Amino acid sequence: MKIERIELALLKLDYIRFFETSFGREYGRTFILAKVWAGGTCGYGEVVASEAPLYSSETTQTAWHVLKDFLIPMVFEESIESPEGFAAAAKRFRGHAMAKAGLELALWDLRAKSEGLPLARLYGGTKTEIPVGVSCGIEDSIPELLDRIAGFVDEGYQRIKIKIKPGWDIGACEAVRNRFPDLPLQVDANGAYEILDKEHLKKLDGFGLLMIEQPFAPYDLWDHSLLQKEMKTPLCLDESILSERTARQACEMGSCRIINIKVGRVGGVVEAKRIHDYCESRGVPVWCGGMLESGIGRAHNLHIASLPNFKLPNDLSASNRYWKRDLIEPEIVLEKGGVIRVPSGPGIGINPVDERIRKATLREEAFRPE
Ligand code: OSB
Ligand code: MG
Repeated sequence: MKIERIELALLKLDYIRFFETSFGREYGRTFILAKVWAGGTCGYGEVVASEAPLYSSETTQTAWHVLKDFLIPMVFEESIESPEGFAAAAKRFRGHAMAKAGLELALWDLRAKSEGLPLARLYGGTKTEIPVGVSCGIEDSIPELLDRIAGFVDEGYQRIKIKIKPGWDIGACEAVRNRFPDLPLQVDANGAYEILDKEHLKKLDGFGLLMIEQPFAPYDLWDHSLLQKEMKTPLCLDESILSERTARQACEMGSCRIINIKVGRVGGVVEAKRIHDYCESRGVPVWCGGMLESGIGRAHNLHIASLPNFKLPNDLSASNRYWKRDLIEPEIVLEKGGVIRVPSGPGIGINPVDERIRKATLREEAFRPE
């Protein structure tokens, strides 16, 4: 499976509706697609870095640079063919998890396609249907938030997550709980609070939340442990968990009781599986987070989420929650019971549509061995 060509494309897609977090409001997403070719087969990966370094320090430009100047030359010079070989070799470079993960995902897709198997089978996935929810952004008003949630609940999603920040937290939870007393509900602060807000955050214990995601800064495992000690609602870490090592330290320190796994954030599937397995051994449930991926990245997420310790509803919604038209055919749809089926074809198991990709492409470049 000698790699003959690697292609990068920078794409821009507009959301159906803006998405606001504690970082700010966004109307669309710029991201990189990685394509890896061998023997006429193409593996696809999505690099989830955004235009600005808000969620993490990576950007589309840093990822492009690291892929072009380090990771792709490494693949060609060292004749790397396997995703595991790539993950091991890429460790020499510090950071740049999203750049690494995008290329590793493309190698996984290529491997699975060349073996004629869906990715979930390669990974050891056990589920064929993935329980899913929706991540709801911050809205201009509480009535607008409630309308949005009502729409998603009517569509059949299993749980709702709302983004919170100082000034949009207790009131929002109160309103959602009054209108939807039994709704499985969780909140995500994307690190918008600090330890001085501890007493304020403790009021969230009154709303029967499934979890509170990432109240404090990514590097702050300690402050999370102080808050978790005083709350009955489980904390879930997203931005803080960068590797199996940080997962272990967070669990041992009592910084969280649940972990959100995003392949991009942890640098690839190899590391994601190590986190999954560690958490499983400790009885800590995980779920699959999202980065508002195109259908290509989300198909990858469905395969990962088929692993057995993904025990909570995932941030994996249907194509029509994000895009007027997704990049894939068939599009991802929500099934009865609030689940999405894991694609059963080889590799990611859905077909990227070249013409839609081309229409969204701002820039592209192809690389070959010297
Ligand atoms: O914190 O989970 C997050 C989107 C972009 C950056 C960070 C996050 C999110 C989401 C979206 O919550 C989840 C999805 O893809 O549906
Ligand atoms: Mg999050």
